[in-house]
Amino acid sequence: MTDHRTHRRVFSGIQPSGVPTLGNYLGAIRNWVRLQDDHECIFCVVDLHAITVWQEPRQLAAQTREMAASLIACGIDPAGQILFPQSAVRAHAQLAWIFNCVARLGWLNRMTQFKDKAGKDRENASAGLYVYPSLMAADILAYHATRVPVGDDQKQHLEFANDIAQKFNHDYDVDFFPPIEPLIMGPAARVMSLRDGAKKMSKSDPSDQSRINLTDDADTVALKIRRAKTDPHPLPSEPAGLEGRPEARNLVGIYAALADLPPETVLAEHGGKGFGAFKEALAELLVAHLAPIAAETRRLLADPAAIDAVLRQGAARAAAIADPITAEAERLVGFLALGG
Ligand code: AQP
Repeated sequence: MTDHRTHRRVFSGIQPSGVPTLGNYLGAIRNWVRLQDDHECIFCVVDLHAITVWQEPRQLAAQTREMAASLIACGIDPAGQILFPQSAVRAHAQLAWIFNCVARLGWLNRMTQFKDKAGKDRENASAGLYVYPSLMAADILAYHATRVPVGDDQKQHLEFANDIAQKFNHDYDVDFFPPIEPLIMGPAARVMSLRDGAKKMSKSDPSDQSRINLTDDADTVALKIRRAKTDPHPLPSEPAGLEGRPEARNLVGIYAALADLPPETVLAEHGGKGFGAFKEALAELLVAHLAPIAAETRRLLADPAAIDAVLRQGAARAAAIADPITAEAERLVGFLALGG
């Protein structure tokens, strides 16, 4: 069993709820690729989380495979690290049930993501969406992972996972689940919708024009950027001039993140010009980054059996870690272990 006092394992998940977007790439995947250099990483395509909102059954399996292909194309190394679909390792659901019984309704009632995702039609949201944070706690704690790369929006869920770990340890009088640390990766990279600078870019947004998909071809990328919402003023020469201009701020932020430059430097070069020239430069930069990823994803998807084989191996390696930890949690709870 892992000694959580000395071990630093990273767990990260992404939902196969569509094609990964530029938001997923800049906010998560690119950081995961960098983490591989000095961490043991577990990368999970979280299909159990995805079905907390409706997914077409015929598309879900294909999207899971496509997400895995995209992650590999972005640089995730499935031989050095572990990459697998969540539903292939039963421990996630088993431990999540125990955690549902540890978590308190009051804790769940405070989760802002449920309120955001359920919206006004709360009564019609799935019970799964409500207990999503218990499953996320299980994702992490089934591996005794102690480090989780998160954006600001996920910090509340990590605190919830820590509360579960502590309450479990307290209730069963053990020191079994380790504390989890959020890994904040550089300045908050939050990519917003191309149609509305107040909304985040999402793979499940009904408008394809709102996002750049990692599989978009060069013409599509250029067209989406050309059509991206902006305002009638020229770009400012300093970041202070982006105040109250969410769409301009978003495009500058994307450029800065891709070029690995501070926004000041981007604006020093492009400030004072209209959006036409800047959008052209941005589209070029995007295509330079994304075209190789899209091509590699297509190449990988030409052999679905090979991707499935990689995921099968990943699931076996993941289960080898998660099963004994979950079995021990079940023993601590008092379930009758019949062996065999
Ligand atoms: N727009 C974004 N900017 C920065 N980071 C983002 N992430 C998602 N959108 C942006 C980060 O991507 C990781 C995986 O996200 P997820 O698939 O688990 O769920 P999500 O955050 O709900 O992402 P989407 O694309 O908006 O999916 P749907 O449409 O299904 O809800 C996370 O680390 C997230 O922060």
